[in-house]
Amino acid sequence: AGGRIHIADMAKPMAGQKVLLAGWVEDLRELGKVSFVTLRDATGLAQIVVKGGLQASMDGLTRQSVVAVSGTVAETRARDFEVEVSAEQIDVLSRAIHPLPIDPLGRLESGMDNRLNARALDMRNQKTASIFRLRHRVLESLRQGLSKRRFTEITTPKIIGSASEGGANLFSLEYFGKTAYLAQSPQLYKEQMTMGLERVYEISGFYRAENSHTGRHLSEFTSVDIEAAFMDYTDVMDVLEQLVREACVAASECTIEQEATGHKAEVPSDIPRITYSQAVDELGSDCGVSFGDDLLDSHLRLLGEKHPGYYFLTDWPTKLKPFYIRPKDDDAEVSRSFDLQHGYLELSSGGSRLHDPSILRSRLEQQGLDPALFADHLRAFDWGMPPHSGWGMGLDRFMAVLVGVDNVREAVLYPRDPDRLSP
Ligand code: AMO
Repeated sequence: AGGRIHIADMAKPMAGQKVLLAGWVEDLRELGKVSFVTLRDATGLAQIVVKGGLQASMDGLTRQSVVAVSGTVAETRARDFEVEVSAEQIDVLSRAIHPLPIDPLGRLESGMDNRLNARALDMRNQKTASIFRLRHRVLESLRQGLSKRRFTEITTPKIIGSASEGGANLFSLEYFGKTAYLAQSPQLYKEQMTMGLERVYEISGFYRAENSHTGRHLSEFTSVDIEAAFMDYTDVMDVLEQLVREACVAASECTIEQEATGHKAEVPSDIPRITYSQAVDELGSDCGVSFGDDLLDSHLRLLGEKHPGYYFLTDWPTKLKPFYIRPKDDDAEVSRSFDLQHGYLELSSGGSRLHDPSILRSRLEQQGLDPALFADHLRAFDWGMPPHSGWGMGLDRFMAVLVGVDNVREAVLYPRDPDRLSP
């Protein structure tokens, strides 16, 4: 509707002015000669006062229906509003059919499955909407932070001919008579792009055929990836630490959204860095872990109790890390690698990469991968590949931490997992 304004743009000095609002009927109260409609749009709530003959235009109006209201702004005595609108015309643009599958106001609590099945309606719940507004703010902060540090945003293919992270967890699909795969990460492409652009990042959905039923695994997740020429793993850890802090600050400044989620984003100061070996020592002999063992969920939970906030786990055994991770020069058993943890939860992993193609080839073989499948990638290493480092961070997991929810599905519009392919 032409001339429609947002509720948040109304203010006291506008008393006496005509306005056109549009939104959803959140509440309806009829008190004899006068009715009150609480109208919600994306920016807030407005009180609409409906009097006299106009009340008839509201007959049969249901909550959550869409209406356009034209009227005059007036001062109000209502506590929760700065102004109210005295309605002159109400048009019902779309009717909500009751019973609705969930109560979007959350007065009647609905289970997560019901909410995900009615996600569009769930988005009228202010806690849900706030999670996605905060996600937007975090993405904005990450993009600003990366751009400021001379990173160029790229988009790499999601349909690929061979694995990027080794063989496991690949979704395959038919591609004009051939088999193609859905990308697990932008790993190989982002590394190649450091040759010309030096510093690149990508924020995209990636795919893992992980038959996991946990609050932190999805088959489709959003990854924030960076790759930078002439940086070591400690340099890209610095970048990650700063970006996380900036994003947390940005989120903590969104007061309305923080109130709606009921969780204040924790802003980390310096993020501690603990080596894998120190972590193994901390876990002690009673856990039965020694150098070279992967840290199991139970180990990470114990570590998470000792380190409840953000911390880096660095210098992992080379054999536990992917083929592209660079070992230390003075001790090839240990790699220039790290994970960023929040408590038990892994948020990111990264490291320095091998840039010598002959070492890369032998690492592929050591890991039981066929270098022939990586021929296109390896070719690029003969064209002047700079030393480089990078990381990938699971945005959905980061958001879960930032808004204080246990399940990443709360921070994903339409999550995909082994049990959920629709809506
Ligand atoms: P990795 O496999 O550790 O590393 O993935 C990076 C981060 O992505 C998130 N993540 C997931 N989130 C939800 N559901 C999943 N199934 C899932 N899988 C991964 C995690 C994880 O820490 N190429 C490297 C990164 C790099 O070295 O640059 C990689 O993909 O938060």
